[in-house]
Amino acid sequence: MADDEDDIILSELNNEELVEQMHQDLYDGLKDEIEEGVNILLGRDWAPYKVLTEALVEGMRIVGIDFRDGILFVPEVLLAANAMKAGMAILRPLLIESGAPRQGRIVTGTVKGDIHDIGKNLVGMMMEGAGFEVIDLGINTDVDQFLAAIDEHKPDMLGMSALLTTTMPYMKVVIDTLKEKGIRDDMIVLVGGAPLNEDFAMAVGADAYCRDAAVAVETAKELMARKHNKLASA
Ligand code: B1M
Repeated sequence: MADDEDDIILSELNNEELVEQMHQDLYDGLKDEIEEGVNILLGRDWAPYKVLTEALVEGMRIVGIDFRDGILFVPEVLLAANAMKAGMAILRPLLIESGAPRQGRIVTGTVKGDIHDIGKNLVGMMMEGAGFEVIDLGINTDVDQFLAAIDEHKPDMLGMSALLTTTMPYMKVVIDTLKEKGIRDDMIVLVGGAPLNEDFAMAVGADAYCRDAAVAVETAKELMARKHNKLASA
């Protein structure tokens, strides 16, 4: 009985309370509640991107802090990641149905040794929404997989993601291999992931570091426009 009385009815919360509750539900790995919360916010005319950033990404940031501090452990974070992915699955079609004109093709992947894919998936969704064709190689992608996909799809861009300080150096392995094969300059190389920064991106020979998915889209558009201008004036 007491439990029933304590039950929170998400639809009765105002926006601020609901978003706060969703952070808590994400923390607790409550997939159904996250799906319900996302649908409620969309029903209140929130833009999909606002739901994504304010309810989900911010919730995952809080999970990350307690993971770092040893308050949460891998099984709990996996549940949170599952709940986050369920919310993203609702938002995905809305984010990609923009009808934006075709911009170019990008091959993406999380590098070898790394299984974090939420950020990469989010970048992919946003890229698709902006009109890019995304070929996603998934997680734990080695240089041969990148090369095979480049050979098959002839992308305009390569986007690599890494979330671990131990896996981010692998980006250099991939870029060096592209140089060895003489194909580095055939594509724009974008890199991203929480432990990276601009200096690292330049040091490994990428064209740009993308702090988040929105920056990734803007950077991709800008560098594609530059590439087209260069070709036009050649
Ligand atoms: Co992991 N993990 N994890 N983890 N995990 C981190 C990364 C960590 C920072 C947590 C911490 O200690 N605070 C830490 C890394 C420390 C370090 O390297 N210095 C860590 C660790 C240690 C580990 C394990 C080693 C833990 C263990 O086993 N003891 C292990 C490693 C497994 C492996 O990969 N081999 C591990 C495992 C896991 C889970 C499986 C439980 C789960 C991943 C589930 C999944 O992805 N399917 C997980 C999670 C969820 C996290 C945190 C909590 C959240 C990551 C996330 O999804 N963020 C993370 C803490 C943190 O990052 N603060 C952590 C939300 C996402 C939207 O943001 O990924 O940064 P992000 O992506 C952003 C930008 O970075 C950028 O745009 C995105 C969207 O805005 N971006 C790109 C990302 N990729 C891009 C590519 C681009 C452009 C932009 O290309 C063009």
